[in-house]
Amino acid sequence: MHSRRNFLRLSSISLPVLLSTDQFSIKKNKKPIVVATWDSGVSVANKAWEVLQEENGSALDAVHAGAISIENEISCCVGLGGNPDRDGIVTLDACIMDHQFNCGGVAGLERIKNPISVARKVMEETPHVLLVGAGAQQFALEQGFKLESGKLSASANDAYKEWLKDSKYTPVMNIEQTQLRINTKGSGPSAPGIFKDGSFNHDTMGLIALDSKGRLAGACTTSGMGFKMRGRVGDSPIIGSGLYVDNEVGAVVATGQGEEVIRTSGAHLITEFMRQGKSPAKACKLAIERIVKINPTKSRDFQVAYIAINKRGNFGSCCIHPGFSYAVQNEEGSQLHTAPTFF
Ligand code: SD4
Repeated sequence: MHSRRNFLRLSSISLPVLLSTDQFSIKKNKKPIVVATWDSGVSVANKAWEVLQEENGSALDAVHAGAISIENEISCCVGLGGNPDRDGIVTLDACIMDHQFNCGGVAGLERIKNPISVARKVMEETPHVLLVGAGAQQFALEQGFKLESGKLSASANDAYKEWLKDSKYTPVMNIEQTQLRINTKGSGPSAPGIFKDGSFNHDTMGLIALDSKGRLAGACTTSGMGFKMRGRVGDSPIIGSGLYVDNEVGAVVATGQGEEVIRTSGAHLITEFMRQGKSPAKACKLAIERIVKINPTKSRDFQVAYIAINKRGNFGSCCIHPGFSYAVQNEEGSQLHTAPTFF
């Protein structure tokens, strides 16, 4: 394991190299790599990496396993341990995509522990791409998933009770994080919001991978914005917004204010910038600039962050505000990087 200082040094040294070597040509030597959002992405990327090390370990199985590992952490913000909507119900969004444009997603899924696995079933067992709400749950049950109790985790319950005191509907995320968080590994409004009781305001796990056979895949899973309006769906289950994979080019995943990611079709936009020859870092930067350009004032109060890899295994990231970190796991080991920011 590298020390945090080494991680940061790695991040600052590697960026110019990435930028200068980025050409739109696909080298024969594929580099297996996993990149995942936030500090919590370190263990998730490790999990995915284990799958990539297996004989015939595919990028798809790797991102799936990584996403499951964090959904199973009931103390975490991703999955059923996450914060509920403003009516007190946890609703989960997830999607997954492979190297052949196969993709599946679920939105507003209740009482099912692994939405990413249901998303994969949508991809593999139906002719559709997205199932929502009661229909998504019905499909999950038909596929053999277990109906969980629907009880909030202890930390989410405390956070919800706290929120109910004001019941202030603030669809813009990260503002409340700035006010309430007490323990962050980064700084600024984008750092994961950890409340006094250890619960999170919101969070998303997005991860993208390239396997040794040159197959790309990605997965994204979230409980969405904490205390959101009932029925609200963010970018995370939307192919082209929260996640996109084009095996000729690269893979991209988003986290942050989903509405702004949807408005700009963020993940697809970045993929197209990479198709034009931009490095993953530059492509993410251009998409972040697009969001700030159309929200010159409001973007001071919300966060969006992207991570991207290209077909050759080069990676990059960009976010609006300081504090977004992402994990990289490749043959050089496990690294935690700090993303370049707009502000
Ligand atoms: C959403 N993009 O529901 C998600 C939230 C998120 O870290 O990424 N949180 O809009």
